[in-house]
Amino acid sequence: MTDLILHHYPESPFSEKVRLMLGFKGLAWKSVHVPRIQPKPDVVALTGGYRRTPFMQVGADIYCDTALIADVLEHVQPVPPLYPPHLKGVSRVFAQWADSTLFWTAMTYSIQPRSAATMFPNEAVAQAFMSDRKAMRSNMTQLRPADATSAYRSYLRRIAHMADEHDFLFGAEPCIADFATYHALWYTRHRAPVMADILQATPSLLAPLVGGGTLVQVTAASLDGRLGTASYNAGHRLIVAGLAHMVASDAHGSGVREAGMRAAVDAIRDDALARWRVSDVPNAIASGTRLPPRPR
Ligand SMILES: N[C@@H](CCC(=O)N[C@@H](CS)C(=O)NCC(=O)O)C(=O)O
Repeated sequence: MTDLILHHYPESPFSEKVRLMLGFKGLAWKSVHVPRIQPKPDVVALTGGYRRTPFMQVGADIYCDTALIADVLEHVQPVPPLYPPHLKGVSRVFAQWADSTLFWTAMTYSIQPRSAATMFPNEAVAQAFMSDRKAMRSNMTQLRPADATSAYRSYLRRIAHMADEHDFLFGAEPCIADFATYHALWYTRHRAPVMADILQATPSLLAPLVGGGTLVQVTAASLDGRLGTASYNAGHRLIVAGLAHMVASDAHGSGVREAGMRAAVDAIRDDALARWRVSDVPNAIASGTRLPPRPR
């Protein structure tokens, strides 16, 4: 088979959608990193003017837009399917909603001054990115951040209702709807972690992110209640669901000055799991080695 070449960049959420679909189908692929912002002379020369990311190359053919790329992957490797026969219509309609409404809501929520400061290496890079995207969206209706926050919260709740009933949105197996939903949430969690508290109310949505390699840390002061009821409930839900890899002190806020690790370890009520979370996993991360298996 001719090589599949994905032109993408690591931080791109739509690229993450395709990377995940390639993994789901067990397809080998080659990677070309493209610039995040204009100018991209090599890109537009190759695509005939299309500037968005990602696009896929198969021999001399270029496929733009992840909806089309998904169709190509389905053709190249039909099993496991992205469009199971009984979900053919609904999965595409849902994916289209997720790639547009959910995506833009998640972006508007995730990219705000508070997070922008942590997303880019310096102010000049941040400014260049913001102006590039502003120009790109000049003829789109823009959501206000406050509206995006409440809309995102309610979309997350609705998606969580679906994910609470089965492992994936429409049943026991993933379909295109799951991949289209995942990348928006992935962006919030990975690129804007300071905004990821919005995911606290829907812990079931963290499970696929954790399955995809995300590591989750819970602050000790959440587990003993010093950060309030919402953090207490969220922290304990993550522990019970087996979704927390680390418990850490994080005692730099004005209201939390004590690490409180002893109380957090007690709250876990399992010595082996507590050691894994406060010592084994952090050690592995600090030394860049594989995570030790989670004690049963
Ligand atoms: N409908 C397109 C949307 C792609 C898109 O908007 N990608 C973002 C990056 S995740 C983008 O192109 N940003 C501007 C750029 O990378 O130049 C698709 O499904 O591929």
